[in-house]
Amino acid sequence: MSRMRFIFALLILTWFSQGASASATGAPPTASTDRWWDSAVFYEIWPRSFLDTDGDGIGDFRGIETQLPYLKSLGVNAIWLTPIFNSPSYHGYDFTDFFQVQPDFGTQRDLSRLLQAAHTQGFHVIADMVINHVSNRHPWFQKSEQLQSPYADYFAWKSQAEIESVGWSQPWAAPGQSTWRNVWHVSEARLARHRQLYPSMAERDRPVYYYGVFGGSQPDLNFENPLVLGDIHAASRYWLEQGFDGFRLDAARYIFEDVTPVGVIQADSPRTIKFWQDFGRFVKGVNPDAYLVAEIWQTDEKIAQYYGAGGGLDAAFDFSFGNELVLGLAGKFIDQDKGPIFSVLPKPASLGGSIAATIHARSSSSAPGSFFASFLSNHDQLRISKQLGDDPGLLRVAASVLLTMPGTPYIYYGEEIGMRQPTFPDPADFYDDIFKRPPMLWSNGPNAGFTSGPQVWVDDAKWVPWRPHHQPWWQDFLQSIRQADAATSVDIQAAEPSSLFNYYRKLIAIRQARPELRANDKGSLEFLPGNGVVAMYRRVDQSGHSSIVVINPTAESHEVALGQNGCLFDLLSDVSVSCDTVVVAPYQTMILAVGGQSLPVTPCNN
Ligand SMILES: [Ca+2]
Ligand SMILES: [Ca+2]
Repeated sequence: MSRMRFIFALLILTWFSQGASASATGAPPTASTDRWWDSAVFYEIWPRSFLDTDGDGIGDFRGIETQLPYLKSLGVNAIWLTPIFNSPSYHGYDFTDFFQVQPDFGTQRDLSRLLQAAHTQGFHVIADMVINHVSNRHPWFQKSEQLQSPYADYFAWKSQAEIESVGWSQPWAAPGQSTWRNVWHVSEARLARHRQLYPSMAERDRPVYYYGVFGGSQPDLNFENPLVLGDIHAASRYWLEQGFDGFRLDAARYIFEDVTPVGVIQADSPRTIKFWQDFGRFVKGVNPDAYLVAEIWQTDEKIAQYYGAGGGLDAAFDFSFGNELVLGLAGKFIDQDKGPIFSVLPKPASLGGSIAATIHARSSSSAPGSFFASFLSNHDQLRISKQLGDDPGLLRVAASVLLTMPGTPYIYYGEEIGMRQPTFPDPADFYDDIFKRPPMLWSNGPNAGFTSGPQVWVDDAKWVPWRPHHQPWWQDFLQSIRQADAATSVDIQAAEPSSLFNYYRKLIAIRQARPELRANDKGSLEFLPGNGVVAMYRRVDQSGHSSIVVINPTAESHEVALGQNGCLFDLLSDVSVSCDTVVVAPYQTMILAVGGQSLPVTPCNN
């Protein structure tokens, strides 16, 4: 009890009450106490960039299968594959077929082999499911343009007269910065067909505009039409039966557009939130252990609506977490022009303040802590190494926070080696998403060991038709990063005990061994006074497990009074430390085990 004299809890947050409230609503489908994703560490793979095994310069299913032992050695146990269904774009977020795989990645059989191998090696695998919209080259859309039954109403078609009276705009644009023409697009093919069929109709009344919130090449599906829902259910069932363990739900905020007497709700509409609850029930009916994680690029409070008092989705990405972390570490946040919520974030004075802001936002929402999936960056964001200026100390601190926080963590491929992204003189290049998705750096050999072929896909101008002057950049990028630092590849870092890669390995192993560090709805997080250092008490009361996590995000050593008696064992450095006070070196993290398992006894070193 004496330690209580020393602990001045700045903030004590538990998730017991919220976790319990889920069962009060009656038999939520996800109420199981040992859900596999509570102890998952996810790894996001951009398949086109992971590993090429046939020399065509494009990553493939066999490449991922080949690298499962690598992922095993890193310690992750779940994989998110960004889109793998047939699509005309390099990114794949616009399907032309919900049942066929992208042929660039291999065959359906290759995918089955990959899933089987992954399951055998203990991984769960989720697929990116994009159902708000499809490609304008999808046969459904082309038939809809021709008013062909039953596809005529697979998309939201309206006339100019219907659209103009409502006040449509791009939902993420600042007020007055967009018009209905940003989201309603005319189909010349449908217009021609319509004139044929109904020659006397007024032009303003012809329903030849289709809704596409992400642009004309990605028409939104019309979920008012039950046939559309039937097709989406069939595809979801098919892929669950093929072995996927769940889905990452793209653009989940935009399913239904609700026209109300006071205006149109184009994102997070009540019907969209209800849609996902129904979809969750459908998916659990096919596989009760399937997991659904949604992309809802919003504040935690808004994200939490999708939890639906336990009857909604299993998880949603916590976009604030990465933003707050970068703010706390770099002191500035690179606005990616993704909407006003990013420009009004308060800037906390310290990393501790940033983490506290995230935890506070989660705990004051209507969803439990386990609902929020933490990540540093993803395929839509500047790589964390870019945001932190390639600072090796800050990259370690970011990893420490990610892997000691509650909420299922996601690692974007390459983050574990501090993978960088190129910078070019043209400011527009800075934001082009393709530079966030370069081939993985496996070795310091030719093409970084990504392909045995002569070219990598990012150099092929056909994938980036919006870049008329696209020049090959991959070789220059490799050369520039190696001039700056030879330790840029997996091979080099795996062999170097003090590398970032081995730091990630160790953090993941500790997280997996210590339930209090995962501690979703059953644990607590308590901040201790730290003088610029983040000190967090993490516990799971039932098991008696607890750890004190001490993270020094600064370039100076700090002494921290923890008020513990005797020695505690630092799981990261494998030494015992005297815990009246500890001295943490610049950018050092300590994970100090407090009971719960037998630990090696070494002499206290300070
Ligand atoms: Ca290939
Ligand atoms: Ca929609």
